[in-house]
Amino acid sequence: MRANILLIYTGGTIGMIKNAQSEALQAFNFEHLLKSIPELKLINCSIDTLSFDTPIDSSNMNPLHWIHLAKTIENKYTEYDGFVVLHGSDTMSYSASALSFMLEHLNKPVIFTGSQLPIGDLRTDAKENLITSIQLASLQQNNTPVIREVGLYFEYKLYRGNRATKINADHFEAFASYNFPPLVTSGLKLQVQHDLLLKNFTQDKLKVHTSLDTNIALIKLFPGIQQAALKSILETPNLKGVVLETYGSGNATTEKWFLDLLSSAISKGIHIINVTQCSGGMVQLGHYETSKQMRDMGVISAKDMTTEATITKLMYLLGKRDVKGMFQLVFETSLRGELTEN
Ligand code: ASN
Repeated sequence: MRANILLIYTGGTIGMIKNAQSEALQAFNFEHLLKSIPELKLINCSIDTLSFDTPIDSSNMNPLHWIHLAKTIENKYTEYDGFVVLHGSDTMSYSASALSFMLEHLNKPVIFTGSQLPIGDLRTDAKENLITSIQLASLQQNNTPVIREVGLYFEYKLYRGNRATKINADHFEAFASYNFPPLVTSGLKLQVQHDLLLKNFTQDKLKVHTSLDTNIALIKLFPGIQQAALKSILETPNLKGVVLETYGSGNATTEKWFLDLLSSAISKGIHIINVTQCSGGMVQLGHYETSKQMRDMGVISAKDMTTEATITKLMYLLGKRDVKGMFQLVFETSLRGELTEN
């Protein structure tokens, strides 16, 4: 069966050109991008396109754009077999993570991709990324899509969207997924790791969640962090959740002022999530003395989630009313394959 693919252009380097005066790269329109890839006509699928009215550098991405994207996919869901989202690489892993939570019971592919060099550049990585993403979104077995989750394709690898993180500003290999292997590797053939793909067995229809609560903060610990700085963040009006980037397997200073600030925030109903600053590995609260007290006071473990997945999961769960009494349990459970349960 010839797949119907919807290509959604949000912006990013892939479609940018240099401003003649300032020499800075800026977003350009979609027509220009499409004209630069005549090869698209050779792919055995039909492709329709949609563009953000104003394409953006992904550093300007925010939750309102995610809601717009999620609603676009919802509106077009029955018309298409797969979706490819062209997106700047800078915040692509945040958007892919957010969409993974917002699109519940997804049983079609939503593949995010972009590039490090603009499509018009002689050495561009855009063509391979875009063409293979479209092929991945078109993959079918027994008339059903092979990939039924949000993925991120970059430089020959398809990652689970909520497991990927941007690791390099200069290399074509700009993303990595340290805690979960790639779902597909593109060589002479597309090597699909079928056992790793999310299997959405439910008959439930796609449910799109658009209520995201952004009353959160991200705090990265460092030796020498000051009490006044931490206190002022924890006293932010309406603050509902904090992602605390800790050391190693979830460790932090055991100084009294620090633990007192955390426990007083928790007693005010603020959720504190412990995620590691390390690129790979897992938070294990209680493994060391330096994380035991945090566990005892009710700090939540992000386990082996990326910071991007942790932040967007926090926005998503704070936006849901039905998880209130079970917040910690739900947070520490895998909802879309974003963490390893143990
Ligand atoms: N600044 C660009 C963006 O994220 C970077 C890129 O796409 N490579 O939109």
